[in-house]
Amino acid sequence: MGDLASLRGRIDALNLGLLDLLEERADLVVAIARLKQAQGLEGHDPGREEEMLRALTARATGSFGAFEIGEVFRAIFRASLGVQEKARRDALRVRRRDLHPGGLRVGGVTFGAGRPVMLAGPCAVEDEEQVDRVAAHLAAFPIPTLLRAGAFKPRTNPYSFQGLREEGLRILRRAGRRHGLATVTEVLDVATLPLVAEHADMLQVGARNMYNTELLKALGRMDKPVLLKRGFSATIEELLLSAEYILAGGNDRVVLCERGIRTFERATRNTLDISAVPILKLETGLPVIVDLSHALGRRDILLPCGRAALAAGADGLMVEVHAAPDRALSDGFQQLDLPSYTALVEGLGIAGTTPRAAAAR
Ligand code: PRE
Ligand code: MN
Repeated sequence: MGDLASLRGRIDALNLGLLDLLEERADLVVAIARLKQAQGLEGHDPGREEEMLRALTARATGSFGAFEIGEVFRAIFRASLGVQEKARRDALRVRRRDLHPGGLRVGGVTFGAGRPVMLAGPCAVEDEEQVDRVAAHLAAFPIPTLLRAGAFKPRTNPYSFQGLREEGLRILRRAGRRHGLATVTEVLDVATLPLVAEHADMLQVGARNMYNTELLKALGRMDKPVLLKRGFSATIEELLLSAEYILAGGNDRVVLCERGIRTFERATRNTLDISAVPILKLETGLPVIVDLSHALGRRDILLPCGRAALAAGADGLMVEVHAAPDRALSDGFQQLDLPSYTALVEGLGIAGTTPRAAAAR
């Protein structure tokens, strides 16, 4: 025995020894977690914990008895599970910050290079002239722009316009080529993926399909950029894991899209989750855009919400544009007409001041 100070000195030394051992143990736990993940095994293993507890409490002799040993080691196992979980999260490919150091290129457009990208165009391809008029208008602005329009439409009502399918893809591609715009369009399933990929520069996974793991895996095997929309009832974590499916297959050219989530609120079609933008930017190395039209389902608040999205760090904005929204075959109530698109990009301060932009007015 010694005096208090010297006893405490020995405790301090033991604490440090315990700490070193715990660190060594944590390294082993992480190595085990990697092995288990590679074999598709769960992190938590209650049987193994039980076995270790039995062996340890059987050795209890001193004043630190079976109960105390159980308490301490249960805490160690719990903390180890936390370490494993964190290691798993950090190991996700979507979390890598160095995925696209200079931005992500699609055609002549770069996401995440400082200038916001506009993804604009009609909800659906209806005919050659309809897409061409919008494309001509969009191309007049010196803004990095992708031409969007649906050829395969996932409509809620089976009797609603379902899209022009292959003919729609051809029309969209021709309009894009004519006006120097890369194109993005939705792919609905694995069966039509090769066809859509043949015609479009970027493949959109719609909100309804965010959980379609077979489609995500097939996109992972493609050499085409993907625009992945958040499901309307999906958490941010679920969106990231859907993106991980694509990256895990070898395709890291993924742009994430916040497009509103379902809440009790009826003033907008969905509730634009603006906080998802900085969270996704913090947690991933992937560009993030906001689909204003489908989030809001109305035209009158696009500008303030677009400003908010850009202020929150969005790398681009999606908006639906139609020369005659009242005659649109889908989503007419939310599509902008051509002058309103001009007003939007001017309001956002991204229209530029070149003669081309002036000519577009
Ligand atoms: C460990 C961690 C969590 C499991 O529930 C069981 C054991 C541990 O801390 O010892 C390690 C581990 O993951 C394992 O042995 O499988
Ligand atoms: Mn639409």
